[in-house]
Amino acid sequence: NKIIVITFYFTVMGLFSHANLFVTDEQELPELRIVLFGRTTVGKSTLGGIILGDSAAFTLSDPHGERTKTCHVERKTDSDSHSVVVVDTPGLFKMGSSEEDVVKEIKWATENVEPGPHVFLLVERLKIITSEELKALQVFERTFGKRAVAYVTVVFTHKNDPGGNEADIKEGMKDNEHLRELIERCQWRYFIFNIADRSPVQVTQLLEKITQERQDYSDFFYTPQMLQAAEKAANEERSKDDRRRKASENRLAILEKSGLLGIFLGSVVGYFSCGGELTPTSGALLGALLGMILIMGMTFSGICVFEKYHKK
Ligand SMILES: Nc1nc2c(ncn2[C@@H]2O[C@H](COP(=O)(O)OP(=O)(O)OP(=O)(O)O)[C@@H](O)[C@H]2O)c(=O)[nH]1
Ligand SMILES: [Mg+2]
Repeated sequence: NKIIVITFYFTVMGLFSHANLFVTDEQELPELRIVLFGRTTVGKSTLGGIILGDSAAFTLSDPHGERTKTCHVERKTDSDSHSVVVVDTPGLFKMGSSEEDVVKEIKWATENVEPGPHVFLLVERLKIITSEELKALQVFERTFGKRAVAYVTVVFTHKNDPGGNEADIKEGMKDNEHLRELIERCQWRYFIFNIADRSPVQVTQLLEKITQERQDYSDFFYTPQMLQAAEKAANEERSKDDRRRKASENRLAILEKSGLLGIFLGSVVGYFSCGGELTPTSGALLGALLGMILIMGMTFSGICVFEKYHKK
């Protein structure tokens, strides 16, 4: 045990000496800030507790269905003032809780772990990767912006399961398109974590991976300003969609009215200008058809010219 503790100590010391990743502007203290997110019961609270070396750090789900309902921030600081801050968040897509509420909690976490998290750990169960797992990443992307995916590392949890190594993941990617897409979208930033193993070695490896992945980044953490920019962009996109939808509804309404006008005018003209073998009724019918095509065609061309002119 002593050997493990000493190894852990030196590895963590080496880890914290990496660049200035853990140095916050305000406190000048080495610090790594982690936000956990993902579907319900994938092991977020368990993993958070293991990272902090305190399995009771976050209230664990119990067999009666008690789940994390709000964000919890916990910090571990060692004697040299090196800290790890972990934020546990409620699970996404859980029965009886809305996606909006959970997203609000994750946003809260981002804004309140100042000056911003270095990493969002997307926790997934290794054995259950379906399209639902990808949805968690989509929700994240929608909320925090496309650029924020660069701050995501996937952690696949398992409990002493065989098949939890690199080769198995690569093999699994061949058959499971969701797993493949998830890993590719996160640009191969993933870690397989055995939550039945509470030794600090695995934690050290995880933290080391996180720091190594981010060594080359100039922006080391996701800031509340980035979140505001993402929200602004999402709002603009939404209002653009609204405008597009309204314009297409207007176009349809105008075409509908012009069609009716064409039918009316065409049938009147056809009725009165019939002659030869053309009876007033067939003249009106033919006139209605031609009138509708003519006026609708003219209106449609008018709309196209108008929209082209206004786009410029
Ligand atoms: N077999 C197995 N069990 C797991 C795995 N991940 C989590 N569990 C178990 O699932 C239960 C729920 O774990 P939690 O850590 O509370 O899950 P959570 O993601 O925090 O859940 P929410 O708070 O509802 O979002 C615990 O009993 C874990 O031991 C896994 O990969 N394999
Ligand atoms: Mg939990």
